[in-house]
Amino acid sequence: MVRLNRRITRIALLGSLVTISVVLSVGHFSALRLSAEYNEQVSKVSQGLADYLEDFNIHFSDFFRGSSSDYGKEYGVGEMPWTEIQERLTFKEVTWKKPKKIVAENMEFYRKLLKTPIKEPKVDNLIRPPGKGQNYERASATFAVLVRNHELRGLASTIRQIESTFNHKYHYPYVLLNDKPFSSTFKKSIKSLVSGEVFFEQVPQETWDVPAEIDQDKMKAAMANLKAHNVGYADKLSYHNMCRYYSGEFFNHPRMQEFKYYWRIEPNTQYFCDIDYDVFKFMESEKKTYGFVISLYDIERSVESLWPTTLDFVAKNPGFVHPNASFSWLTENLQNPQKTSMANGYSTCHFWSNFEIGDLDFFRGEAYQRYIDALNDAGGFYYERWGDAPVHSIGLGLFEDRSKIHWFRDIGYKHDPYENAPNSVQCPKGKKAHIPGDFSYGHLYDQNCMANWVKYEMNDQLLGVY
Ligand SMILES: Nc1nc2c(ncn2[C@@H]2O[C@H](COP(=O)(O)OP(=O)(O)O)[C@@H](O)[C@H]2O)c(=O)[nH]1
Ligand SMILES: [Mg+2]
Repeated sequence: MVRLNRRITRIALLGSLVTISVVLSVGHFSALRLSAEYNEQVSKVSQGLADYLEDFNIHFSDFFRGSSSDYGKEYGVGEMPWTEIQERLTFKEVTWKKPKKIVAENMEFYRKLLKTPIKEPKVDNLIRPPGKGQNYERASATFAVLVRNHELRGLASTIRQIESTFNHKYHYPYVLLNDKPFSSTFKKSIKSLVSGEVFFEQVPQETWDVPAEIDQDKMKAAMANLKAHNVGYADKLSYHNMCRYYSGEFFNHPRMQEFKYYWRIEPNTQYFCDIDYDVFKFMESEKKTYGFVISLYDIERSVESLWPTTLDFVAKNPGFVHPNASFSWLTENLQNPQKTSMANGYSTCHFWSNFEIGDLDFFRGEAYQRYIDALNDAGGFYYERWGDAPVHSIGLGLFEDRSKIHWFRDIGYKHDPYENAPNSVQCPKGKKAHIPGDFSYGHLYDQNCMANWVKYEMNDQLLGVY
């Protein structure tokens, strides 16, 4: 009887909470979700509410860091059935808060975290730079960049910073890729800047050009439509080619085949904190698959059908999904509900791929390769403007264990207009200082998805690495 009374009280409390929430956010997307949840609850009430509520409570607690870090343990790798995957890809956290408030809270959370002093990953086996004249066995790794001749100045600027903060201590090589031959001026200038070997490579034409299966008329119409909606680079064919190349081809280039890890760099970016350990060896010894510094939302119209295409692939190949995948980060719908809605259930959150340190074997593996085949078949690199960042991110977010994805919180990095600015003794002080926690201009705060990654996908152990 006491138990029943307790349940009734909880039901009443939950009922009022849901009602108040709905009233508070009429017209707002979360409210619609909430009222749908409410209706679903009401129907379940008549079936046996008490049991359901207990389930609901357990479920609800799953959305908070710590407890969420354990879900998935009941399935082995490759064992999760499609119905369970679907369930986990249904984002369930409900709120009566408006997105604006969520942005403010998430930025506050982000700033607070970035203001906490750190230095470098707190693991035992960081590999320090070799002494002068000392032999050093590098990891199987390279810097990689796709770049055009006219971007020489921008790339030179990036390389100077990479060298001064990191590579003059380790001398890792560079692979420079281009769809056109590199000019002799370009090659000469770059050679004068690097402390390691450099390879200038032209990409095989068939991996760059628009595939024959793409319907040109459909593509042109789609480009015009996206351009009319102000989607950046919508009608620039080379940009579409670049996105497809970075999504599904660069790791298969014969030169890239020589390496296991890559660090993607880009012209006109800043590396402003010293790195005193071998990051590639960190990836190796910590068994990380991917490292990033910035997580953002995407232009929803550029990826409208990417998620449905992905789900179709996953439904047919559920065995590729990792039970400890980044389900919530991929499907969150609170900060930018209009984005998740237009992207058909994908939050649009991604790792910003102009910086990435990754294990090429993941991208060359069966799950990711088959996924790319499905994306190419759907044609969205040309009928929409799917970027390599969301494609890499969804691939990693679904097919890899999220604990193998590392936020390089200590690497000070800026690609205008966003940055990762840690509070570290490794970073410059005085005039050249970056303010820890600065992210971008105020009107772009809503683009920051980092708080979601931390809250939903990192556990205390991973956060404790810094
Ligand atoms: N070789 C080559 N590189 C390209 C082309 N388009 C873009 N890139 C490179 O691809 C990367 C991303 O391009 P970027 O213009 O920075 O795009 P954004 O950062 O999305 O504005 C950069 O490294 C560019 O140098 C292209 O047509 N040819
Ligand atoms: Mg760029």
